[in-house]
Amino acid sequence: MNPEGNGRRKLLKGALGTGILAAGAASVPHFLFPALAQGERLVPFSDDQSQSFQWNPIQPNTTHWQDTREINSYFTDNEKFYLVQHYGQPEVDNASWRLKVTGMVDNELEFSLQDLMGRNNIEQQVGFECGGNGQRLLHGLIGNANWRGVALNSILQEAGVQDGAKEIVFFGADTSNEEIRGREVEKAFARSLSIPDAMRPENMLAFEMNGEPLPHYHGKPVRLLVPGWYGVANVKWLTQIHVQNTRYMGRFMGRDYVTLKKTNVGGTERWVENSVTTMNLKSAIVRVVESGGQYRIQGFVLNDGTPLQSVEVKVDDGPWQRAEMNPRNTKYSWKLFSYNWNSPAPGEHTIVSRVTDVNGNIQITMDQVPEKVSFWEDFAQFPRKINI
Ligand SMILES: Nc1nc2c(c(=O)[nH]1)N[C@H]1C(S)=C(S)[C@@H](COP(=O)(O)O)O[C@H]1N2
Ligand SMILES: [Mo]
Repeated sequence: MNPEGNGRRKLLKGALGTGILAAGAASVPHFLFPALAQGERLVPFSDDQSQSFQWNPIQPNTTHWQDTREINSYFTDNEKFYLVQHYGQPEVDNASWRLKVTGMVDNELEFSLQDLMGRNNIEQQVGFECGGNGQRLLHGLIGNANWRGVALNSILQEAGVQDGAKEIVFFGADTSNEEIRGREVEKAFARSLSIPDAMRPENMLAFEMNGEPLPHYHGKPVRLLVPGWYGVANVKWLTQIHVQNTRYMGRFMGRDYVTLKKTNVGGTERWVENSVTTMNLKSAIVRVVESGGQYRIQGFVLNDGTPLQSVEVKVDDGPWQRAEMNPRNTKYSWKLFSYNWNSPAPGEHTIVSRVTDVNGNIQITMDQVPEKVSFWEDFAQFPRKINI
């Protein structure tokens, strides 16, 4: 959080009262995640750490996470979509905002919002979570939306990335004083991508979220979206794209969002640090709904976009049983699933899900997670307890 918080003046106007009615509700058959209908009830988890759900409503400069028991639609309303920003939420004026492309390019470029909106648009469903999301928050740092913008690679091609370039750095308008080696220096939020990662055709500069102009809190007027990656890659309030021939060493590449874990490195066990990049294969149960004695277990999957083979649910010591996938799921959306839990016996049960991708990777259990020091990348199976 930014104690100076120059975004404090901002009222709630941008993000509230701007539901997605136009884009969403009318056309969305609430397939597997219907809102609670008459006679339906949420079955409470008995392991519920309800304080985990005492999240703040959307407010300037606060982190906001979702009560995952309330996930009841395929797209997350803009005002429910989680919020993370490390330097507060800067004021940005859409009319005077400019995006610069600088560094090792044949043509340095500058775009206004109108310029970007006038280019070829792409639209994509992208869901993501914070690299710091986890079981302790019942996975509430999560959301799924339909975004519109321009392809990043079209901008980079127009600029002409020069030979020898190694990385592309994306700077946000938000800055803060960081104390580094005893010295206070002003730093902007920034993340970098290698040239091949940046050139992926799915990366986009998004100016629209669920049919609305990108809301203030989500990085207006334009943010980067790197589908399949943890949220930290999706730089909000984007102002500069810089091409360089060295690695970018910022706080959010090199110090935070860095997982420290024990790994086998060519036959030697070593403690290794890695920047948080693509999302690990993960599923989690978020809610159980009962209606007329019928129980349904519902949850989500997030991963790097690799197609899935199956999601399975296990009750107590029973066999893994296949869940049904929401037909709306797309490559980079979150993937919702549902499992009909027929005639559960009264009493306490443990339920858990696991996802397998087409390459045969299976979501691991907590016991299989490599020894880790950091809490980043919490993707293990998540058993829940529930009373019937
Ligand atoms: N400019 C800027 N972009 C940022 C951040 C930030 O602090 N500043 N936080 C990142 C992190 S850690 C996450 S998880 C996502 C959250 O995006 P959201 O708030 O729209 O959900 O934004 C990313 N982009
Ligand atoms: Mo994050």
